Amino acid sequence: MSRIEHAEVFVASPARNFVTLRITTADGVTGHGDATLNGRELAVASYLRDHVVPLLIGRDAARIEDTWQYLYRGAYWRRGPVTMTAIAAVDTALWDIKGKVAGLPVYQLLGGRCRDGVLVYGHASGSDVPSLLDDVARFREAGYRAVRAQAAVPGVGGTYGVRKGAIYEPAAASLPDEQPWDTEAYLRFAPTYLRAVRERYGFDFHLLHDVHHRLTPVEAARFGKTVEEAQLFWMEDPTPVENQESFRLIRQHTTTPIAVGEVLNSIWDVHHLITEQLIDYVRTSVVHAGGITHLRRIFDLAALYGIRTGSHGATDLSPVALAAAVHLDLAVPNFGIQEYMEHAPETMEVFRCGVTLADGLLNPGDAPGLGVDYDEKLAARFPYNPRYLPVARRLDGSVHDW
Ligand code: CS2
Ligand code: MG
Repeated sequence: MSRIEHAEVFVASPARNFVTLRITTADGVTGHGDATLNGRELAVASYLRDHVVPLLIGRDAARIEDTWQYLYRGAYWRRGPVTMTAIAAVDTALWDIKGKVAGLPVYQLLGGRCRDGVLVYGHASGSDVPSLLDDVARFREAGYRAVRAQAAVPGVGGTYGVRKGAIYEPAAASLPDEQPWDTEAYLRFAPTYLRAVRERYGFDFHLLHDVHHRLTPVEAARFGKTVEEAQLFWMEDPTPVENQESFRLIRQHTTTPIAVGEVLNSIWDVHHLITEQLIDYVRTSVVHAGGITHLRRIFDLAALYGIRTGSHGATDLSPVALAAAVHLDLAVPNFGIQEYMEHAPETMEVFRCGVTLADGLLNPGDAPGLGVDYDEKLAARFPYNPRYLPVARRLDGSVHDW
């Protein structure tokens, strides 16, 4: 038995903020977990440091499921992004340790490869339609088999999903950026650029689009119907997801596939969406939905209902989360697609990550564990930098879902 000797929480900002947990066993084996919750980083760091780390010391590092149950049931207070991100970090670090102890990459512990590589989608975006079309071409030339397309809605400043520099980053310093939102302008404009992408480049690659919770159920139904000819791989987060039932209305009106889950944290949050077949892809992630152990449980439930996976993988999820996702994606039978956004060079210097991209497929490499190292000395040179996600306001000044 190898006992947990210590656990450290690192908060650093190599190009953006990341919270990273490192667990070390008495035998000197280390494992890492991502604990980043964009714009709420310190809440998870405190949950871990103040409430979880003291419970880990002396526990058997091999007992992953028992530790998960202990942290989940043992807290009495359940679910929610802060709790589930903290539990995820512990769970991910323990899988990393188990892999290193066994001398095997984590995907082998999860049952081994189901596929040659993990299909990813890249993020094309533009300030207008011509620049979006150029960006789609760039991803296709780089070998991507699937591309997400987002363009800034004319007259609506700072549309989500549109990259300003080389790396997409919606979080802003000091107070949240307040961005206007006009649903009618979006509903008129977005279908035109999705059509333009198909007209220019045809249908031999997957095209995706993120609605980012902006529409009511009936507006989402109208959007899904309008874009059917573009044959989207999915429309993502068409409406806010607190009310799982509302997806039934969308479903009744359109054959455009639906993907949901980046803001959800537990199997209970997706229970009705899955068992009533209201969605096609479940997008929960290792980091925000309780780690590899819990995500596997969600994916297995989804498999029973013919629903595939499509985990969230934006730049605010660290390379540790990406590596964990890729190991799981390789091993689950109902894998669909993995979101992939390139991290900044500073991020990749701090997190040395064995994940590689070739021909539009990711692979985790064969290093034992997750195959990611964290350079804490280098990380210390990038202190935490408080940032907030934007807030959206409708034209009348009232708050909308960002
Ligand atoms: C987006 C994210 O990648 C996505 O699909 O919805 O960029 C999301 O806005 C961020 O992860 C929020 O932190
Ligand atoms: Mg999204």
